[in-house]
Amino acid sequence: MVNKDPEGRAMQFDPAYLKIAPGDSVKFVATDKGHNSETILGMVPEGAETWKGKINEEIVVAFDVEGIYGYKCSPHFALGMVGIIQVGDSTENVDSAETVKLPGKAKPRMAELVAQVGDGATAPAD
Ligand SMILES: [Cu+2]
Repeated sequence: MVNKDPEGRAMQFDPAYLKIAPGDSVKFVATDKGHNSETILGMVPEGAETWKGKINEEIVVAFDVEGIYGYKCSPHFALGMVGIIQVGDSTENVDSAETVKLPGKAKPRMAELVAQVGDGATAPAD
């Protein structure tokens, strides 16, 4: 969770796209202050657990269910502070994840991240 990523984007998760294996855990590190990590509702696989960290809280999230997980920093959601974690090779829920309404810069940023999702997934048409 950083105020500026290596590409110069303000308010980001770095890396914002991550591919892991089922059973892996991810730690959200509070490199800069004022951020959190929280699931975007509608952007997790069916049956998967959601998470919600407090501001400045470093949380460790375990991922067992395969699929696409979209998450945000609550205060900087509309500034495009969002991320995707792909667990395993399943992209089954990417289409439904793409239908979630996102505010401001979160929409184009999420489209960039969805484009990085492997295994035949495609970027949104708009
Ligand atoms: Cu933030």
